[in-house]
Amino acid sequence: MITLTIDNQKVAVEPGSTILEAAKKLGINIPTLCYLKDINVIGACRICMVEVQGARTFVPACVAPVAEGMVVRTNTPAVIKARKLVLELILSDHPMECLTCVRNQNCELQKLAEQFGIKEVRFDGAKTEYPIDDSSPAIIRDPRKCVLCRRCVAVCSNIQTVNALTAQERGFDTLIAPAFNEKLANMECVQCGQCSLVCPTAAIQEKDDIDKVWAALADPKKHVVVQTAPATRVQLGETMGMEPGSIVTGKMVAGLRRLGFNKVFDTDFTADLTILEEGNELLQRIKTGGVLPMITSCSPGWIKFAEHFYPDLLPHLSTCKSPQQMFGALAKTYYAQKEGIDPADIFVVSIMPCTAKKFECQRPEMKDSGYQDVDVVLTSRELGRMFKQANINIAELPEEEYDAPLGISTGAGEIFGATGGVMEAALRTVYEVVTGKELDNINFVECRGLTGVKEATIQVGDLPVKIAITNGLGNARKVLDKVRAGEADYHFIEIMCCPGGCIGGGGSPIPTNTEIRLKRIDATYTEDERMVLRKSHENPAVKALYEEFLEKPLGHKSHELLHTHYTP
Ligand code: HC0
Repeated sequence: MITLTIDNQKVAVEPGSTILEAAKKLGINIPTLCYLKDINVIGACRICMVEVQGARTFVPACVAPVAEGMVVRTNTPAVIKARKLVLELILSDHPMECLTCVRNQNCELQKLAEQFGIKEVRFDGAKTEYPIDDSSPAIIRDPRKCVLCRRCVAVCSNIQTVNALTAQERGFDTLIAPAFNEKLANMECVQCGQCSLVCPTAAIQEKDDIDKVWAALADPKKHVVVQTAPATRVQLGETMGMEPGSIVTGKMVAGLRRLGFNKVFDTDFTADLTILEEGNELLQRIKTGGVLPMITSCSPGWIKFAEHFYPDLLPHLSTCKSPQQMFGALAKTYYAQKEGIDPADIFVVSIMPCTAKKFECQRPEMKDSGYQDVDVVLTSRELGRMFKQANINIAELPEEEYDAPLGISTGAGEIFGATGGVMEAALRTVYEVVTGKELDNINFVECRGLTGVKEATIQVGDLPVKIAITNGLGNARKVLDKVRAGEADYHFIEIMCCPGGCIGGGGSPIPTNTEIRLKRIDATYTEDERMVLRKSHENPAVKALYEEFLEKPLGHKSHELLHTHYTP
């Protein structure tokens, strides 16, 4: 161990630790801006400068390793003065639009300026004038608000291995953008929005579609229905100041009714439906010698990643559309017929923890109802803002139930929101369908947790089913490279684009970090255990859907409405 002194307190830490980590052990929080634990540790912003006895200059605590006998001061007047100077320099090239900025009151730069009592910026020099890039249906880049922290670059390259963003030019002209400052829409960007989740300001954010929803709600001709993703109910509370891990399902439903939606439905319903379609597809592929391993197809960032980087593996993807898209297709066919509403008048809104869902809903494949199946996607963050605009505090609302029939779901649909959840839900159904026996224990704990790649073999009757589960595209790559090389003998792989699965999607509340992801995952399984029904094939509304409309899994109507093919 290495022993050092920080602010007159002794601490012993592992060799190789940084001053920042050692200080944390003492409960001393050194301010940071560019730092992102384990992801972006580059000492770029210099906000974390500290004094080290004997050093000629200030030292960036996030990258400086500890040394035996080191004496560190984190908050001398000189250190504070230097940090203020750095902040002033950053602010001198920042549009002072805090009042109208989407990150107002949730901006790390604003928070630091407030913390250090910056009252005025002494430097009135030039400002960077790069234009806003709003070419993508999901993500907006506003380089004027960029503080060059490079967190987005790190998450895009190191975690997602997409490399859509990079630093270019030098000095004052430095720009974080796609190569050659190309538009995001023309890049391999998978629209996952992980960059927006780590951006300390509003330099990268989701495309705001709230006004489209207000317009639909104000249109008397429109029958506006909303579906909520599995993950949103375990994260939305954070946008209203609740603790991470708060479950707000019933209150969110109540709030959505108060916003004026005609029906409040649940993506969990079509998550259950997905299990019946996808489970049967898997069994059919196994029986008929179809393409294996089969890979889940519900995460749109993952689909786009496959199209760009693994087009040869597209036949491995399940032909199932995602639950969000199945919902849209059914809302404008089955539900429209059942309720006697002209589908042209139905407006479908999705609330998703995901930015890529905005991209997914406007794909040309997603119009099988004869209309655009899902009209608008709002992220969980946008729904939080919409509630604020309407002056609705969901904490004060009673808990209400979803509407039937597209709001009836099971715990299996709920767990889709956590990495491993789709696999676990599928196993609960596939096991019982194949063996005809009831599962003694429906908790497939080998599917759970944040490990990047999980593998297991599950005995289903006579068949040992080999599975793999990945979260985050860098982890997906590890498994996909094995599949491509013919070195993988899995039957079924779940791939979720974002770290932690949808509970960590790019449209999640900010901040989202490992600790918060784990709390949302815990809440997901708590919600599953609270459900009366926990297996998709027991969902009575899904059974009725087959009896009244679809006839059978993988039947003609299912193929028409619920399945698709992606081509390179
Ligand atoms: Fe997900 Fe989904 S689980 S992708 O993460 O499958 O966004 O929450 O809504 O569609 O159901 C996101 C979350 C969904 C879909 C579902 C799947």
